Amino acid sequence: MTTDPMPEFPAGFRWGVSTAAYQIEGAVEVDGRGPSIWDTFAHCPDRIADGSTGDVACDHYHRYAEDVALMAGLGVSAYRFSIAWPRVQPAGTGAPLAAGLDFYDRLVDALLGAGIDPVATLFHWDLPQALEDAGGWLNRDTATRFAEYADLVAARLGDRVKLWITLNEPFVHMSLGHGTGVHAPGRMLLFNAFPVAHHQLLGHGLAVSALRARTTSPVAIANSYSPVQLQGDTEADRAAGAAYDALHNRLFTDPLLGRGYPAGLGFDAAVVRDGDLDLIAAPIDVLGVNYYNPTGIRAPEEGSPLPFEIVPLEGYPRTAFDWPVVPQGLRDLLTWLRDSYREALPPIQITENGCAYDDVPDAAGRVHDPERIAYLAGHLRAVRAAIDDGVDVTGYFVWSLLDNWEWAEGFTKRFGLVHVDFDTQVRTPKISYAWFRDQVVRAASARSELPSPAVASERPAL
Ligand code: GBH
Repeated sequence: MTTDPMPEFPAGFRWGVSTAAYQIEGAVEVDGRGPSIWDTFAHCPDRIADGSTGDVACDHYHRYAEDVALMAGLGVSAYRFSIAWPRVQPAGTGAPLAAGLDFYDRLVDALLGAGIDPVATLFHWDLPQALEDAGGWLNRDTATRFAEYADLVAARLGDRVKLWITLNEPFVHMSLGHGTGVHAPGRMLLFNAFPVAHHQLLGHGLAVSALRARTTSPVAIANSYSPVQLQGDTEADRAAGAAYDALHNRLFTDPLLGRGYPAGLGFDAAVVRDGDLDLIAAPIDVLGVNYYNPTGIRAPEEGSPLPFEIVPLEGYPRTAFDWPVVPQGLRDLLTWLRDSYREALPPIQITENGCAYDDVPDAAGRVHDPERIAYLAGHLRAVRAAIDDGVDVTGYFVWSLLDNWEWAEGFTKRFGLVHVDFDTQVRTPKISYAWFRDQVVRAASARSELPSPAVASERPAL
């Protein structure tokens, strides 16, 4: 599979890697950083699979220069990182802490010096604990606080950041963080978590206008998507598929692209005020798409509290997370987005795609991860096929540069192109790192070798 030649990508296609602050930075009490909901959550007993925390993680706060060098070695043209709100505003409000912003200033300059576009996510789930104490995303004020924070960051990093991403996966932050309590802040509100969706979206809309006042760089949001694979073909199965689509794939995208909320989810919309939907639909320049796998859906049993039943997909390879490997799902998702939103859909960048495997260095210190190469190759082919289908996809970021702290799974799931020994902090590029570098380098050289028409005519025929 991996020996088949990889397809060519359009000139200017953005090749990148992604990370998030709490998963890599560590240094949680350094330079005045305040606590976030993830510090609180990880330090509660029994929340994290291996009892670990992000206190140290990859110690990227102190080792960012080494990590930028790893990216330079990879040849990527972009790096998607997130900014820790509690480094900028330790209590979530008020004047910015210079030392916190200084770190991102150094990081951004190091990236630019290495020829790598900085792509900054403003919120990747690490809300300042002080804001949670005031109600968190259940409180409408948090949306206003978020726009103020966006303004402070953009005032400092302005046009040096080449793509701004407001929120990461507001669906996951709502559902796992506030619906089922698997993530911080650990609330279990089930379908009553809807205000968290609305207030995040409102915060996004307000942040878009704050960013527009400070920067001419494009602005995006990164949503999680999981296309439905129907496991049955009755009317009831189709209705279940539509309900799952509405919840996971449309709840955030419909209002962002000007359609308002999908009907029939049974949410209490009392928190939606006049004018909110217009703010939320402020035009964005890029839609960030995070894709891992599709979801099998069929009609629920009688009396189920959910309007669908999730069925494990059979017949696919699985990652260490037990997620099925289905590259075709990414192509299906991209064409579904195009067909569903048509001219309202901005250009897409795949802001996360990747997989966890139990990667261990061999006796020679090499990390062989052929499954990751197969996963990435398959998904890149799916992206290329979607481009051929006419979907405007302009970039692809691997999740993740480094093995890191995988939320409720702690250090037990390794997603990196680079292996990290969490005892010694030694970084070891995996075999997939070399493979991905070859893809990036080949794409870059295909571009620079493209002869201009005049030169081409002078060339001898091959
Ligand atoms: C992202 O979330 C996050 O943005 C990132 O921080 C994280 O490290 C990364 O992905 C890897 O997890 O068992 O078939 O039902 C991903 C959200 C939600 C994607 C759960 C897969 C379940 C698959 N994930 N989903 S399944």
